[in-house]
Amino acid sequence: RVLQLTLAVIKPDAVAHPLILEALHQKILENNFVIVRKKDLIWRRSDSERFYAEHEGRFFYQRLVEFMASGPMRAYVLAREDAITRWRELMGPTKVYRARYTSPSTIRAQYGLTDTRNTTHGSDSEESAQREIAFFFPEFSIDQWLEKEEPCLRV
Ligand code: DAT
Ligand code: MG
Repeated sequence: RVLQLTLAVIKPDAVAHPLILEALHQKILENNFVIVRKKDLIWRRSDSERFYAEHEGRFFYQRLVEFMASGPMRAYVLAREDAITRWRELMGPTKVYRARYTSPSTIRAQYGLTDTRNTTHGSDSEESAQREIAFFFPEFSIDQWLEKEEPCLRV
């Protein structure tokens, strides 16, 4: 299959700044992602806890779930060749100060505030992309997209 789907999220720290939000939207387009779906939303704390359940017990968990429910986010379903890897490359390392040191042109290096308020999320595997797309876009069917929309993008 040529096109792969990923979930990309612009976190509350970046949505709070209109210029950063716009710059990230442009970056998505410049890097030849197709915006399949887009949604602005605010999480309840319970959404945050559910989404990041794998991190429960880590020292940053409370601050992470609080931050992610602290204001509006923007979520995208993106399609591209190697979408998962390409978006994660554009984001850069999780830790903002490592990102600034090792990969200064990445999103987190340029816009991240702290290791928690790090501007973006991206799925890290096909399995997590499926789970996360369903989490943010429960009305979206990957199977239907593959059948009805993906073929149109290839023409
Ligand atoms: P990523 O978002 O790069 O996939 P992850 O899945 O390991 O990283 O962690 C999810 C989020 O949790 C991350 O974006 C920010 C927060 N986080 C992770 N490690 C952290 C740390 N050492 N200190 C503070 N926040 C952290
Ligand atoms: Mg992760």
